[in-house]
Amino acid sequence: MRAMSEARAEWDFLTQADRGMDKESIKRSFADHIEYTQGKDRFSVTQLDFYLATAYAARERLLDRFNVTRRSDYQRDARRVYYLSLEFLIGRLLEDGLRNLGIHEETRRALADLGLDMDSVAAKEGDAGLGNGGLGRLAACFLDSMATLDIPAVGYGIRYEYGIFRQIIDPSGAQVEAPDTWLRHGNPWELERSEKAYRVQFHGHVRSRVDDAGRTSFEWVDTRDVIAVAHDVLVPGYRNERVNVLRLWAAQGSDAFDFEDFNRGDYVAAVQHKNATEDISRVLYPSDKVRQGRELRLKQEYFFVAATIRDAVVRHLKAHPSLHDFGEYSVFQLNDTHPAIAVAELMRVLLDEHRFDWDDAWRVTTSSLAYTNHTVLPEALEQWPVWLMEEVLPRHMQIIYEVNRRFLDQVRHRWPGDEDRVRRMSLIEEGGERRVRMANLAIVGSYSVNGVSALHTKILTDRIFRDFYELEPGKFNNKTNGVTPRRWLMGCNPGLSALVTSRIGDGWTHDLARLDQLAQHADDPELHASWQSAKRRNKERLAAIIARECNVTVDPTSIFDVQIKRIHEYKRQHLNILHVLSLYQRYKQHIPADTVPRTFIFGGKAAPGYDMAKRIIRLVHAVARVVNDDPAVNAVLKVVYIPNYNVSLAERIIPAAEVSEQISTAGMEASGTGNMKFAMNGALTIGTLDGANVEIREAVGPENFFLFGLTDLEVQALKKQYDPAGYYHRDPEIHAALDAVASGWLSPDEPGRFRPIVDSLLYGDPFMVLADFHAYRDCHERLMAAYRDREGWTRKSILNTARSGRFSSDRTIMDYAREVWRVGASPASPPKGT
Ligand code: 26V
Repeated sequence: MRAMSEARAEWDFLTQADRGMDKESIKRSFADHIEYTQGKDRFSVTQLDFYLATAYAARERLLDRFNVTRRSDYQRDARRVYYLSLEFLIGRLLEDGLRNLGIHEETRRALADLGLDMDSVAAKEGDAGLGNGGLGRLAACFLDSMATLDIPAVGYGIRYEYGIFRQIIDPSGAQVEAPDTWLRHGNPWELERSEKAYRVQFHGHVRSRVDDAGRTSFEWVDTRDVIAVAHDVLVPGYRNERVNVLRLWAAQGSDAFDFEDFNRGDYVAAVQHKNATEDISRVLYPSDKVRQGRELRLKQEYFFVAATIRDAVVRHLKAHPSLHDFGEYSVFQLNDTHPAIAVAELMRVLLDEHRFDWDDAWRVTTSSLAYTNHTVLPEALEQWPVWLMEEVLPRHMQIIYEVNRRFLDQVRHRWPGDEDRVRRMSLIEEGGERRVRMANLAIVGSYSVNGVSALHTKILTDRIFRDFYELEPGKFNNKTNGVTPRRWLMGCNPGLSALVTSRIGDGWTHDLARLDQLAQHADDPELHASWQSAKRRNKERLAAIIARECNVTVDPTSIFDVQIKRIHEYKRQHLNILHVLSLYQRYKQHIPADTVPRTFIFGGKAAPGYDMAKRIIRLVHAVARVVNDDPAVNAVLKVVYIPNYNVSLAERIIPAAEVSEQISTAGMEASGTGNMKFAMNGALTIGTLDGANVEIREAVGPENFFLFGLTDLEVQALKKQYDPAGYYHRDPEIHAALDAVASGWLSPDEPGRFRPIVDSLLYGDPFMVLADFHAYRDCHERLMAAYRDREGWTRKSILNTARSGRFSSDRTIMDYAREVWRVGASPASPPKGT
């Protein structure tokens, strides 16, 4: 014992050795890593080594703070937030990490001393694309804000070997998917914790036993097991001492799994088996709307939930004798239904492993889970076939049945005789293939259910989850999304940020609401001039990227009109490109003298199996070719599609945008977060009253927002009698544009290629593209007129930035912390005494 405590004393001494934050110390670390981590000298060193050495230098400094954070959270026994998400779309980490550490500038200078340029060094980092779109990027912004607000939080997810696919556009304009090998050069940001490994069970069956006291206990046996190994990514707060962790699980085949093969002497088969189990963390599912129904996806969901709950339980039991107060120290925020199996898993752990009785287990479970819904599209609401659940998770299926039985009793008690309601609220969808409704499971098992914008939450309580709202109205709440201003303003738009700081100081960087002080300067001619030139420089930088990636020259004085997001019919990229085509047709007749040149910029990935979305990508390319190659119009009109849209490209595109296209069918986009990033960077929105657009418009002022289209209620009302053909016959521009697409003129090698798009618009279109076309066109006319008034436009742009402070994810996280999590700030500080 004595020897042990002496050794500890020495370790305490070692951990005091913090790395310096000055330029010379950074240079020293950098040189050490080139030499001793990378094993290079001045002759063999490469650009990649420069990046890695810089990243390692930053990582050491993160680790100093991480150790402080860990100790101070442990000592304080703080209530922790666990953010469970199958997706974290974090992008590059170097510059954000340096900025949050407060050594971005020092590091830039250190590199400059060595003849290196920060931009090129940072560009060597690959994007961590562990997500599809909005939901995954939101999780990444939340990590930044939780750390910045000093909330003891852990993100939990999967360490996919392959993230979202790399999009290649072939010569015909079609999307081709290539694997995203983001780990190929290693990942300096992760720490593999090979000792943090938990067994996760699958398949097998349930054995029940009645003990002497007459109590039945259940045992899940003969399972096939997989090991979950933790990989920690450090998440620093902005200018504080906190470094949180994003813990990603990788699947590792367990040796026990293959006993049968080994015993039969089939060594190679055993190793192959082991390999196959590692498929669980192989690849991110690249569809963000269409239900997969695949066994592997279900296994991913359970795999990360089981490992996460185990990890949290182990952590709790280190400091507490039992799990009865677990809910007071832990809250799990479920990012959509993907981790909803947590309801059954936490119940299983409490019932079967800790011998809780049902009521106690249910109390603990429902006091520690909270659920966020991110979509109302019925095809994206997860349901798992009962037969599949019984096969993969037999014990969980039993628990779900029991939860359902008790829950439906409650419903029947409240609404006697209303069997229709019972059917609607059941956790099991009957009729045809029986399926578990994961949203219902998540609602029943959580103490909080939230939507992600005011409109979305209203649609949830009025329509989608109305029955549940009527039963427990207090459970439901809104948390309007937000984005981190560190990445999405300071990081991506240094020109504009410096300008803002020059006028109002830098308080806005940690309290974005203070941006509103900028409104006082909205008419200052000097600010106008520098505002315009900041935008202009961003546009030039983007024009260079477009020249390189698309081989198209665009005019930086033209309006940059941007739609970047996943390709979906409900997001209506086809409305945008159809409008561009009709502009082309109009300009072929006549180009008015006061026409402002415009560049329409698209970017986004389509789910590999989503045929219509892929056709829309080809249509954009087909229109782009015609327009860009036509000297009669290409001085006033250009169209580009930037391939392989990802976080890093977004960081280049958004600061250069002047018009932000947010044109989803009203009622379909839960929130949108790109819309917020554009407004923050001074772009003006052309948009429908959908998702957070509603709140953005209120915040920036209706006069600084270009609104068009049906409202959510109008969409609902029109549904029953929507007659797209009427619009086609009545509106000659729609007629001409659709005829051009249908004629095969845009795809001579395959004249029918775009027919399915035209058909979808003319027959039954649930997205009501033609119903909004007219209003959209008129709105673009208004927008052009507004742009001609240079100072008027600049004023609107400044006001968009000034009034977008509400859309910081710091505000969102403060709302969650106060109203859902009930956690406060817990500043990380070096422990006293020890
Ligand atoms: C759903 C599914 C369905 C099963 C197959 C795999 C998969 C993967 C992801 C999803 C989630 C789709 C929901 C989603 O991304 N929603 C977006 O969430 C954003 C953040 O709240 C929000 O801003 C967007 O409006 C919303 O579409």
